[in-house]
Amino acid sequence: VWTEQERAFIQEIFGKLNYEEAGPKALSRVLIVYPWTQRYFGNFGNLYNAEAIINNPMVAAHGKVVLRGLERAMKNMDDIKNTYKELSVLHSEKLRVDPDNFKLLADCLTIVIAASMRNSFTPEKQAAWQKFLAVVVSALCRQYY
Ligand code: ZNH
Repeated sequence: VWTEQERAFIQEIFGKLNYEEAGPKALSRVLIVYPWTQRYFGNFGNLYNAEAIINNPMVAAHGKVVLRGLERAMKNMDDIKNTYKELSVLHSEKLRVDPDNFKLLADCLTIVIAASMRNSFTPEKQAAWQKFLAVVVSALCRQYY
């Protein structure tokens, strides 16, 4: 259950989010900070070092795909579990992504947002944002067994 205030904060954060910039930054951060996550992107070409990851166009494109995926959760805030049903099945059964990694990506995205919003990312906004990401992560984990 979301308060009006939380909804407003989540909308505001998405409104300020530059997908072209934040998506690639968040995903490349995950791949650099947690290098074992690279194993899922074997078809993405050169992930040899931080510079290669940051300049990799497939990483950049996929970062935007993930943000658009998150936008679907924002637009369906009252039904995130069902919204992510297929995506959860895809990540568990087909991609076999260890669900611990969802949290890592969520944290990297929060860092990217904090760096970009700076002082306007108040603790109250962060609280709403973390709650949103926690619901997203739990919905993505749902089809795992
Ligand atoms: Zn993921 C894919 C979302 C996380 C890995 N993804 C994907 C997609 C989407 C997403 C939307 C597309 C699908 C289709 O196509 O249908 N993700 C997402 C989200 C999240 C995620 C929202 C959180 C938040 N992922 C993730 C992680 C990882 C991943 C963490 C690892 C590490 N994904 C992935 C892969 C893929 C995907 C590998 C596939 C790619 C290609 O293209 O190949």
